[in-house]
Amino acid sequence: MSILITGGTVVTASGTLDADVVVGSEKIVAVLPRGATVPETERVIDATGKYVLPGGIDVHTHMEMPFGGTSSVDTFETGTRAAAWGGTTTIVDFAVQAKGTSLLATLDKWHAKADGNCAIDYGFHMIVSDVNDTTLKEMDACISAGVNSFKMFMAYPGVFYATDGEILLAMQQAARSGATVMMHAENGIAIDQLVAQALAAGHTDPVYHGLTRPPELEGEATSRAITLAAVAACPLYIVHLSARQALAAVAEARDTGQNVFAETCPQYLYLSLDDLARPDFEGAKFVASPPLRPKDHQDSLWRGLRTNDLSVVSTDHCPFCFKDGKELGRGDFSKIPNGMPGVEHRMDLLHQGVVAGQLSLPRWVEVASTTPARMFGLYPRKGVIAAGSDADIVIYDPQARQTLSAATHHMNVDYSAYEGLEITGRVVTTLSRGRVVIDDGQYLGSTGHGTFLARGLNQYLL
Ligand code: DUC
Ligand code: ZN
Ligand code: ZN
Repeated sequence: MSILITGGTVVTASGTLDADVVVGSEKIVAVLPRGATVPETERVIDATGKYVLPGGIDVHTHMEMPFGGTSSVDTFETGTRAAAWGGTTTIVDFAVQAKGTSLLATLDKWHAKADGNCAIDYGFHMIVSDVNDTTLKEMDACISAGVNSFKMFMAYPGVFYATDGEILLAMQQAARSGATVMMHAENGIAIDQLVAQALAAGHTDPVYHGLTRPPELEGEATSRAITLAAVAACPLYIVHLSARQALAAVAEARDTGQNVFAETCPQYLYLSLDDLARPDFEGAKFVASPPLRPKDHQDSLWRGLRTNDLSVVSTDHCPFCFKDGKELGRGDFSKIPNGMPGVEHRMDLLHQGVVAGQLSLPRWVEVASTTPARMFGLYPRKGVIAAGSDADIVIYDPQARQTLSAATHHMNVDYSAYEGLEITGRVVTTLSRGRVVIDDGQYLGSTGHGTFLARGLNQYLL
């Protein structure tokens, strides 16, 4: 169906423009300055008083991810639907290599989970947890299959943990092909000692999840990852950066011209160690790794977003229900599944940063859509409102008010990390490849509309 979106303010990473947007089959056909002659279309959407944005791109989600004997509770179907409600039109999820298995078999497995089930387009990163000759060779095959970013862990000894030597080998292999290594940068060896000490002392409450993973150990691991990446000459992307010490290490590396990038997530901008310390095991709702930090880290993160030492905001959406999920860790915080829900609220929470004066409008779009597209090889198909790009478009009402709550959200999880939070701004309409998926409080999408995106290499290198 052809659509004219008229009367709105188009917001892109480079500025705002009063313009009408013409959508044809799946693609944007034209962006016309207000007053220009517009073609006849089958549908006209009046966006007066609204922003017209490129659809959000969340490059860090975990749908139906196995973790510690349980699994994250959003499926590709429910999670991508919730994303669309919140103005996200692309996710990049993580395929997880189990030890002893091959990367390509892992990729097949993740394709089988997502294929035919997604409401919006999706791609994959690959989690490498078993570095050996076969794995290293398979990295190139993953790149040919459109998966050219590889996440590794300096945390979780015995599970996902890779030694510095293994990380170096994978970085050298990635560098040969121009791929990016993504790093979970926490010193897991030291953390495990602190966890054992806390449990031995009878400290079992959720707040000890935060206290046993101090920010210094994120800073140290981030510096080490940066050094290894420099030696291997490999582009490095630090995932879910939460601590000012880690941000300082990233900023220092970037100042030397090294290809080091980082993302943060809304939970680190809005929530804190105080939430992990909520009584009656309520803190378990906020257990994620790295943990929520003391509040005074938040200003540094907002500043990092403005200076581009933080280039992307993703969600690390990894939801576990409180009942029968988080509750697995009653009496032992180390058994609480790590992860929080958030895929639905990233655009809104970042818009709240615009309302509060922390981000400009173009910067909101840049960190939520345009840079993620460039960083992960999707630009200009995604991440921009321009003729020829996919018609992934969000019409956003900046004046609307909403209250975040588990009673009204669309994620398949029994709590909201932002229960009762009042937000200014709301998605009115979401288009995915020209198809209206959300319209004025109604879901009009369909399971299977979303297609797999074979991604190119990093387009954001210095
Ligand atoms: N890291 C993630 O990125 N997601 C869930 C758990 C984790 O440690
Ligand atoms: Zn991680
Ligand atoms: Zn994650």
